[in-house]
This record gives sequence, C-alpha cells and structure tokens, in this order.
Amino acid sequence: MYAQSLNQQVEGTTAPEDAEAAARFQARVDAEERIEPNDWMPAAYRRTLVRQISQHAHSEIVGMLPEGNWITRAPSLRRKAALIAKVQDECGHGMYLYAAAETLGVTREQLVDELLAGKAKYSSIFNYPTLTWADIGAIGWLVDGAAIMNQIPLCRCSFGPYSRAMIRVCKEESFHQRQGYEIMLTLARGTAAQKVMAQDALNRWWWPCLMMFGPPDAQSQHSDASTRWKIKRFSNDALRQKFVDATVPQAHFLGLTLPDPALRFNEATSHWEFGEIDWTEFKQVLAGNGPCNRDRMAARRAAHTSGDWVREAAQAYAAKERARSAAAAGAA
Ligand code: FAQ
Repeated sequence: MYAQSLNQQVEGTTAPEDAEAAARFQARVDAEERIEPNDWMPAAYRRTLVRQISQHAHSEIVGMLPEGNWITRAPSLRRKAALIAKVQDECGHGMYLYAAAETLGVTREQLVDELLAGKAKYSSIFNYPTLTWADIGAIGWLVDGAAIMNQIPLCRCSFGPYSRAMIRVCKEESFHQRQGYEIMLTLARGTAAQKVMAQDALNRWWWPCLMMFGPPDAQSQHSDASTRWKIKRFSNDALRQKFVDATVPQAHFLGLTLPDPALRFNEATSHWEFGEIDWTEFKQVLAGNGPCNRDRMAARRAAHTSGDWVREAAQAYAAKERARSAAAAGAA
C-alpha cells in the first residue's frame, strides 16, 4: 500500500531509537530549541510532521479552487487583482510547505501521489462550494481568520522549517483576512440584496469554519503527542473558542447574525458559548462525501496530468544543465 511505503521511507531515514537520544530530544524541545532536519528525532515525530505539513500543503493548493472559481467574475478590476494575488499567495504557501515536508526525507512526488490516491487529507473546509461573490468575502474573513488562529501558534512549532514557513504565511493570511472582511463590510453596508447575500454566505460558512479546527479534544488522536513535542501549542477546542470569541464581535460590527441560536456571552468566563457542532457532517466530509470532494479531487488530478509536460521539460532541462556542468568541469 502506498501509505505504508511512505511511512517505511520516513522510518528508514531515522537512526535506531534509543532512550537516551529520545530523552535528549525531548529536553531540547522542552528548552524551546528548534529541531532542524539533520537533527536526531523520533520516527513518530517525523511521521507526524510529514502528515501534518503535507496535509497543510495540500489544503493550501486545493484551497485555491473555491476562490479561483470567482476570478473571472470578480465585480471590479480592484477586486479581481486582489483575488488573483490572494490565490497566488495560497499557491506560494503550498510550495513553502511542500519544501518544509521534503526536509524530512520525503519527495514532493510521493506527497502529491498520496493526495491524488485519496490517502492524504486536506482541510474539510475546501469541500464547500462558492455560490456567490459574498462567499469570497466569507472565505477571507472566516476561513483565513480560522487559519490564522491555528497558524500563529505554529510559528513557534518545534520543527524549524515549519515554524519559519508559518511566519511568512501568517503575514499573508492576515492581509487575506482583512480583504475578506472588507468585502463583507461593503456588502453588509450595500443594498438590501447585497446584505442578504453576505448573511447567506455567513450562514453557510460559519459551521464548516468551526470544524476546521479538527475534532473535539477528547477525540483528537494526535493531540497528546503533538502537544508534548510542541508542534501543537493549543488544543483544537481552545483554538476554536478563541476563533469564536474573536469573530462574534466582528459579525456584530457587520450587522450580521451568526446562524447559532445557542450563541450567548458568558459573563463569568468572558467567552461566547456556542451550540453543538454537527460532527456527523464533518466525518462525512472527511470520508469524501462533502458537497465538492469529488470535484476538488477531479480538478487536482486534471491539473496534475496537464502539468506532466512541464515537469518533464524541467527535468530534461536540469539533465542538460548537469551534463553541461560536467563537461565544463572535465574540460577545466
Ligand atoms: N479537515 O488528531 P487530530 C488554510 C483530521 S490552511 C480534514 O485533531 P491533528 C489557508 C486529522 O488530519 C487550512 N481533516 O489531528 C487557506 C486527523 O486525521 P489523520 C489547513 C482534519 O493533526 C485559506 C484526524 O482528523 N490548515 O485554510 C481536519 O492533531 C483560504 C484527527 O484529528 C492546516 O492544515 C480538518 N479540518 O489536528 C487557503 C493547519 N481536522 O491525519 C486557501 C495545520 C482534523 O490521522 C484559502 N494542521 N482532521 O488521517 C493542524 O494544525 C492540525 O493538523 C489540525 C488537526 C488542527 C488541522
């Protein structure tokens, strides 16, 4: 099975484990030192990073699709330019993240093959459709907003290449979040029809955004190890709550209503309490049965196939360059 061979390769790059090395590693992590690619690390730490970083990279790339859908229909040149730049940024994030994963001893080809074979995940959120222009505002405001909430702590992740990639990613995501909010503000202060459109987008994106943070803590199988290794700094539920607390006042400022009758501010805890998340829907989306899973994977496969010639041309060029350098070295 492909997943096995990827894991075997990841294991194969790790020196045999011994308790002393593991203790030294944990002490470095506890002392907030960054772990670099050539440092000794437990096989499970390497495996978890390959899984998380590659899934994150796939999310950035698949995440270009819902917004790419609106580039040709953006309502003005200014909006079109900003949206093109944003989608291009997401592509760049995918590239930094694949490069960070590659430092762990896997190839990009293997990672992409895992995605195309349906073995690697990408974020559940990108399996929802963008039905109107307001969805572009809602994605920037809410999806990028949730992504930032999750990714700011990742700037302090124990693995050096991932933490450094996150610093630039977060700067760009915060610009995305503001452009999304500005679209929502324009619509919310526009005509009655535009306000309805903004409210409808919020209604459809709110709950899937809360799911982005992952399963409840009690069901999060990777959290304990990832927290011990300082990959995760906050639990899924803690980040979800931070997101709700930050976003509810923003929705109020827009004059929009969050689609949750149970939402209420708890004076004692100073947190916004929210209703039950539909975890059945989350599981269905992860199982490939969300509204757009099939379309997203079909688009990724088609893009990969149509890019074959580019990869072949780049490889042929690299081989010629190597041959030229070797010939020049021989002649010297
Ligand atoms: N969707 O044990 P945990 C973005 C899976 S980037 C799909 O809690 P963990 C930018 C999880 O993988 C958005 N699967 O896992 C943008 C695991 O399954 P596995 C992506 C999910 O890793 C904006 C299982 O459930 N961000 O939006 C999801 O400790 C706009 C059990 O879960 C990242 O990837 C989900 N939502 O915590 C782009 C951030 N949640 O792997 C374009 C980095 C959980 O065993 C436009 N990742 N699962 O098969 C993380 O921080 C973590 O991986 C979590 C999950 C928090 C996502």
